[in-house]
Parts: sequence; C-alpha cells; structure tokens
Amino acid sequence: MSKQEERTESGVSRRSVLLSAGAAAGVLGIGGKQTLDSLTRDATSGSVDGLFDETQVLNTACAPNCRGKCPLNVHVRDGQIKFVEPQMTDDEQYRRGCLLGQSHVQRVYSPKRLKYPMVRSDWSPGDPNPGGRGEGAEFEQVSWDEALDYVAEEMLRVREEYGPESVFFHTGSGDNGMGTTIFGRLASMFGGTQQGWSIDSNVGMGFNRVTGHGYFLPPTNESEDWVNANTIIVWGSDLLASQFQNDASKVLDAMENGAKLVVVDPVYTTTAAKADLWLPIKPGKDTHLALAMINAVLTEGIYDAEFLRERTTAGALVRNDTEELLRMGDIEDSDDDRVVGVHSETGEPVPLEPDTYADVELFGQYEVDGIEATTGLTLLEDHVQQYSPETVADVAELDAEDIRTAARWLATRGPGGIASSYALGRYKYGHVFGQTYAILLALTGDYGKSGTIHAQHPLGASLSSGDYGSPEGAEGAQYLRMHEVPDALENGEPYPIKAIYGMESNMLVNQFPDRQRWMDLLENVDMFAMADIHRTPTVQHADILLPAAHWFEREDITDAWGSHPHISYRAKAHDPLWDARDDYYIINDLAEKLGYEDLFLDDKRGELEKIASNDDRFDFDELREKGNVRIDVDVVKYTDPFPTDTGRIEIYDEDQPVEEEGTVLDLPRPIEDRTAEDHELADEYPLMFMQKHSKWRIHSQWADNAMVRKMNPEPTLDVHPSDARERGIDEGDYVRVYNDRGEVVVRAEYNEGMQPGLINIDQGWWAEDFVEGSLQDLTHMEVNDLAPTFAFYDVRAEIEPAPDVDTSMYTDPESADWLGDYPSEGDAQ
Ligand SMILES: Nc1nc2c(c(=O)[nH]1)N[C@H]1C(S)=C(S)[C@@H](COP(=O)(O)OP(=O)(O)OC[C@H]3O[C@@H](n4cnc5c(=O)[nH]c(N)nc54)[C@H](O)[C@@H]3O)O[C@H]1N2
Ligand SMILES: Nc1nc2c(c(=O)[nH]1)N[C@H]1C(S)=C(S)[C@@H](COP(=O)(O)OP(=O)(O)OC[C@H]3O[C@@H](n4cnc5c(=O)[nH]c(N)nc54)[C@H](O)[C@@H]3O)O[C@H]1N2
Ligand code: SF4
Ligand SMILES: [Mo]
Repeated sequence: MSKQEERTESGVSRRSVLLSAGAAAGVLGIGGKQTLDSLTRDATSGSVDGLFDETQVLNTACAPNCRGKCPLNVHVRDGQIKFVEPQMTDDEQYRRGCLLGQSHVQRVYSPKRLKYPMVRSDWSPGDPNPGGRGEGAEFEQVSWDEALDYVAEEMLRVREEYGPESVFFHTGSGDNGMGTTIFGRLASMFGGTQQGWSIDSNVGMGFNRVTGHGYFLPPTNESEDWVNANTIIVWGSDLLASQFQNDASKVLDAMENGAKLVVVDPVYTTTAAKADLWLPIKPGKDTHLALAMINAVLTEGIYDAEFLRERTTAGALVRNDTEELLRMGDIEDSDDDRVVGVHSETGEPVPLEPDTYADVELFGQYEVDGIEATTGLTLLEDHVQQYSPETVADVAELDAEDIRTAARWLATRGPGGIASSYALGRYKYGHVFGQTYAILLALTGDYGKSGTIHAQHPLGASLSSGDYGSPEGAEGAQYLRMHEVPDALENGEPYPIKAIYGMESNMLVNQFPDRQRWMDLLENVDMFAMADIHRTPTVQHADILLPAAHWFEREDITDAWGSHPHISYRAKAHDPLWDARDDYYIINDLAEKLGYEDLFLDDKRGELEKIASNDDRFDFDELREKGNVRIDVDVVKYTDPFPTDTGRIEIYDEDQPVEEEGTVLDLPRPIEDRTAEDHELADEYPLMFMQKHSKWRIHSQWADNAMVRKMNPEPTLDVHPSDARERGIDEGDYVRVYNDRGEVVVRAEYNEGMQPGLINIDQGWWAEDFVEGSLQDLTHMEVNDLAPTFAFYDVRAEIEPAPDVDTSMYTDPESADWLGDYPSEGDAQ
C-alpha cells in the first residue's frame, strides 16, 4: 500500500457525522445509496467508536488539462471522502492547488454522474438510427457485458467491412493519468485511428520554423527559474486565471525580485491589473506589435550582438539572385553546405558553425566570389522599416512610446522573456506571431540563460512509456488530426470512420468548434460509445454510455503537461460508485472481447508497474510511497545547438513558405483573417467574439459542480457598456449573440475592462447551460495551411436584445433547486 499518513480527527460532533452520511447517501439514489452503505460503517448504529474512527489521508492528484497536476491529500473516513487539501510536497517551490481541486467531493458524489452502462433505446447493431441521437435520446440500462459486447462486435464488423482505421479511438484532454496511454495500446493493436491535435499548436509551429523547437507552445525554462527573469512580457494570457497554480505565483515572485511585468492583452484582466505596463492591443495585431518591437530594438541599437554572432544566422549572407542562403559550396568547389558570413576584420567569407562565436559582420551588402548577397539581419532591418512603433501604434491602437518601453525593458534589463500563450493560437495565422517573437527574443539574446522565458507554462516531466503504446504484433496507429476528422466522417477521405469509442473528452459535441457540423457528421457513424464520469453533452449524443470511475476511485500515475518536473501517484480512496468502473478495466475487458487476451494484465497495479518500468528516471515503489517524485529535467532550456539545419536560430527562412493567400514568410509578415477591418463579414458582424478560459472551470469540467455554480451560476456575455448601450442592451438583459453560423442567448454583463468592439463568453459551459444555442454554434473550423489550428477567437458576431426568449431556467426562483441535490460544503467536512 501507499504510505498512508494516519490521523485521528477530533472535535467532530456526532450530529455532523450523521448528517454527512445521511446527506451523501440521500442524494445518490437507490444504487448509490446501496453502494455507499456497503462502503460505510454503520454510522447510525450509535457506535461511539465510529465517531473517532481513524481518517486515512491518501495521496492523489488532480489532473485535468490546466497543467496543474496538483498533488492532493484525500481524507477518507467511514469509507467516504470527507475532505480534500493540497499536499505539502517535499519540493516546496512546487506546492500548489486551487479551489477547483478542493471541490472534488462534489464531483465524486454528484447526482449528475454517469451511473450505469446504458444503450440508446432506438439503437441496435445494424440499425443505428443516428437521427435518434441527441438531447431527446433515451437510454436503457444494460450490463457491462452487454454494453462491451455491442462495442466489440461493432468494432469487429467495421474492421471487416471498412478496415481497422475506420474505428476511431477518440481521446480528449480530460485527465492526465495513464488512461490514454493504456487506450493507445489497444488502439495500435487494433490498427484504429488515433487523434492528433489541431488546437493550441500554431504559435509553437511558427516558433519552430525559427528555432527547431515547439509544436504546442515552445519549451521554456522551468518555473523555479522564473524568479531570475528581469522582464516578463505576458502576451495574450490571463495567467492569474489560467495558470494560477503555478506560473502566476512565479511571475509574482519575479516581480518581488525586481522584474518588470508587461501584459499584452486587449482586456484589462486580473493579470493586466498587476502589470507595470499594460498594452491593450487590438485583437489580432500581435504580429504587428512584435515587428514594431524588433524595429525599436534595431533602431536603438540595443540588440545582443554577441548572441547574434554566436547562436543565430543574423550575419549569414542571403544571395540576392536566388534568395537562398549562401553556402560554402557556392564559393568553393565543394559540397560544404555551411552558411557563410563576412569576417569583420579580414572581409573574407567564413563558415558559421553551430553554437560557435563567429566574428562576422551583422549588417551590410557584400559581393563574395562575384555573388551579391545581404546579411539576414539587414534584410530584417529593411523589412521592419514599415512597422515603426508609430505606424503600429495606429494599427494596434497603442501608444508608440509604450511599445518602445516594452522593447527597451526586454533588451536592456538582462535576461527576461515572453510568456506567450495559447490565445494567440486561436487566431487563424497565429504561427506568424510564433515566428516573429522567436526572432525578437534572438535579437535580445534571451535564449539558453537563467531568467529567460519563451512561453507560458514550462513542460515539466512526462513519463516516457517506451514502446508500451505499440506492443509486439501491433497493427500500428493511424493518426488523423482533429481538423482532418470531419472529412473522414463526411466524405470517407482519406478513409471512412464508422465507429467511435471516446474517452476523457467532451469535444465532439461541446469543445470542438462548429458544433452543429459535428452533430451532423456523427450521423455517419454506426456506433458511438463514450466513457465519461459525467453525463456531458457529448455523452448525451452517444449510443453506448460507459460510466467511468472518478480519479479518486482508482489507482493511477499522473504526468505530462505538467509545468512541474514531477510525476504523481493516485491512491484509490474507495471503489467506484454505482456501476462505474476504472477505464483500465473497461479497456481491458474490451480488449479481451476483441481477441487480445494478453494485452493487459488482470491487475492494474501490475500494469502501472509495467508502464513505469519504461522510465528509468524514477522508481514506481518510491513514487507510491512518496506520492510524487521529482524527475531530472533541464531547468534552463536552449543550451544545446538548435535543431535547425545550421544549428542556429534561423532569422531568415530560406524555404520561403507561402501561406494560402500568397504571403511569403521568408520574414514574418502579418496575415489576418476575421480581425482584418476589411474582412467581408466586418460590416454585418462588427464585434470580435472570444471565449476565454475561466477560473471557474477547466474546460467543460466543473460546469456541473454545485460549489462552483453557487459562485458562477450561469454563462454571461462580457461586453463594454458602450457597445451594449449602442444596441439598447442594459446590464443583466438577455441578449442574442449571432453570426453567419448560428446564435446563442446569454445574460449581458457590463464590463469596463473589455475593449469596445470585443465580446467574450467564457468557454467550457455545457450547451444545456445556455438559454438557447451554444457558443460553439458561432465558432468555425477554418484553419491555415502551414500550421492548421482551430481559430476559436477569430470569429465575428453581432448582438441584440432578446426580450422574447424563455429564460426561466435562470430567472425562475426555483431554477437553482438542482443545487439542493448536492452534498453541501458542510457535509463535506
Ligand atoms: N482555470 C482554467 N485554467 C486553464 C484552462 C481552463 O479552461 N480553465 N485551460 C487550460 C488550457 S488547455 C489552455 S490552452 C490555457 C489557455 O489559457 P490562456 O493561454 O491564458 O488563454 P486564453 O484564456 O485563451 O486567453 C488569454 C488572454 O488572451 C487575451 N486575448 C484574446 N485575444 C487576444 C489577442 O488578439 N491578442 C492578445 N495579445 N491577447 C488576446 C484574452 O483577453 C485573455 O485574457 O489555459 C489552461 N488553463
Ligand atoms: N470555443 C472554444 N472552445 C474551446 C476552447 C476555446 O478556447 N474556445 N479551448 C479548447 C482547448 S484549448 C482544449 S484543450 C479543449 C478541451 O476539451 P476537452 O478535452 O473535451 O476538455 P474537458 O472538458 O476538460 O474534458 C472532457 C471530459 O473528460 C472527462 N474525464 C475526465 N477524467 C476522465 C477519466 O478519467 N475517464 C474518462 N473516461 N473521462 C474523463 C470529463 O468528465 C469531461 O467530460 O477545448 C477546446 N475548446
Ligand atoms: S484544477 Fe488544476 S490548478 Fe486546480 S487543483 Fe486541479 S490540477 Fe490544480
Ligand atoms: Mo488547450
């Protein structure tokens, strides 16, 4: 067993114990009550001993996709979870947690949990009635055996008829335990389709073109080093709402240590309120701003010449004739493909080695061996002439002197950096911003040193599972990225998808953009199974419902997307309630029914051991005992040669990528989609519409949590009073937010912090929580060519009063009655 710190609770009155046992059992319904009774000592028998029963304190971890992965202690008494608190980890600098993590008692005992395996009443194999899916669908309870027989038989039939890739093993980001690792093993054995990402990735891909690093946001120094930064530019992130467990506290520590904080955000957010300098940029103008900062750094001569000579291609010559980098092989008879600079003293051409200081000219035009060529830095300098702080101040509605100040702080105050975020990746051409700020940080020399920052949230530690995901004899995985799945569903390109098993995801009907299209596309599949803890909108659209155990009801390891160089352990607090099951055992049973008897061990402990044994940086037994272990990671990043052709940061991109509308990206050139003032939708839909990540939820999780809903009861539209008044909308009115794609109805909230012209509804609300429609009825799936990523915020809309809608779900005094079905905070003690 894991180390269980035992302690006896005193001061608990008999009445509160009775209340808590009664209240929790009462809300669970028949099955729940029986399950709970069987787990609970007889609290009503009057045994005084029971009152002073020992409380077990177990290690576990909260691990939705917020990057927190916060180690928690769960207090279990009488077989019930009574209380959750952050763990006092050995590694003091990474102690963390938030209130969502502490409200898990309400999640475990939520009446909205999925309780039994169920099958849609009008679904049967060979006669799927896809039109019957959705809000009105009714389900019948079945046994686990029956449910998984249906799933397995349909998977086998689809494989036989269409090929294994026609079965989609869909995963979201709901939990960072070993669930998707285990699921991936089955998927690759079967040869089914797995899912690649088209979210959060274009900024990283743009950065990658310059540095060779990044897919999601690029790597950055680990949190413990952020305190050494002298200037932090938080760019497009409200990290006091979206990374409050970690990055936020590190930024504040750095400020206490003397750092300047700059925040680039159109909205006066909590993070902006902390800033020394807030740049309230117009949405979509970030590449312009980064180019203006490059202009300022070059004009004022405050670039880091030594760094540019040692680690970049700033001094490398670009041929005027071919627009390609000049190579040694061009000027001597050899196949030497090293790029060339001009030596500052001798004027002779010299090759640039990776990571080696070269005393070369940074600026100028030269003739080498009869070839006319210009340095990359001069090309950049010429290019940014058109982006002076004054010009960009007009475009982005900023103050030119503020732009210069931000550039000066970054360039002259010592190591610092840019904590860029995912928000910029929610614009269609976010990759160009990634390219631009990678170059800006090269000019200021902010790579490979203590105190440099390149993105929000460090990578932390991930468990490396070796070849666990592709066991011997595996067919191998097929991957479709999210934006490619619709074509497979609709046109059978590159192959049809006919059956789906999804887990840890509320994407298909809630979190993906263009919800109406996904619902239509799902009509083309014959079998849609969803495993989830809660009855989400996506679950409601499935055919086969598989109730999964809550995180506290199973043993697990959590890792990945950490922001923390640790791997954590989850002990099991009690058995899954009702008829819910650990995903591991669901997948294991399914594997057997598919004919893979030996793919998984019968006991999960053994399987976890097997996975962990692939990573020799930690020991599973030690992990179980301690609750979490630190993994050896590089605290300071970018100390090795860059994984580019030249081993250097490549300022000039000789591949000359061309975006679809003809923009050449040899150097960064801003491209805009719907944020452009002359976009074809701009007149009809003058407002930009974003959907910020909320501190009240992690994506769609906690949307049905009673404690949270008391504080954040319903979705609202954040709107600047001037935009609202212009349209006759009073504070608190219900409004219709609409565009060419669809509409949603919500209550308007005046917010002086919003920029006029920009509106927001926090993302993650379930469709059923809106008075009408869903915010995803307005979003679209158009992506760029070079770094396809869903552009959730690149959306235009208009708003109008909606006096005629039925708002009783929120305005009727009895509408909050459902909250009464939950155990309250007091019961949780
Ligand atoms: N509590 C909580 N934390 C979370 C999540 C959650 O759902 N809830 N989700 C997690 C995940 S997966 C992600 S990807 C991250 C996302 O979290 P963040 O990276 O913080 O991203 P967003 O919430 O999308 O937007 C952040 C800010 O970008 C600003 N913004 C909007 N448009 C522009 C623009 O054009 N330019 C600039 N400069 N700024 C703009 C918005 O006003 C907003 O304040 O958070 C993670 N953390
Ligand atoms: N409009 C708009 N949409 C967005 C965004 C936006 O900014 N705007 N942000 C996008 C981003 S950045 C992301 S990452 C996605 C996130 O989208 P999702 O990955 O769908 O996010 P969640 O809502 O966290 O998780 C989905 C489900 O996983 C379930 N789950 C949790 N743990 C387990 C488990 O152990 N087993 C099983 N079987 N299920 C479990 C939860 O109950 C929940 O229903 O949303 C995207 N959607
Ligand atoms: S929701 Fe995120 S930040 Fe909050 S406790 Fe859980 S893992 Fe930590
Ligand atoms: Mo995300």
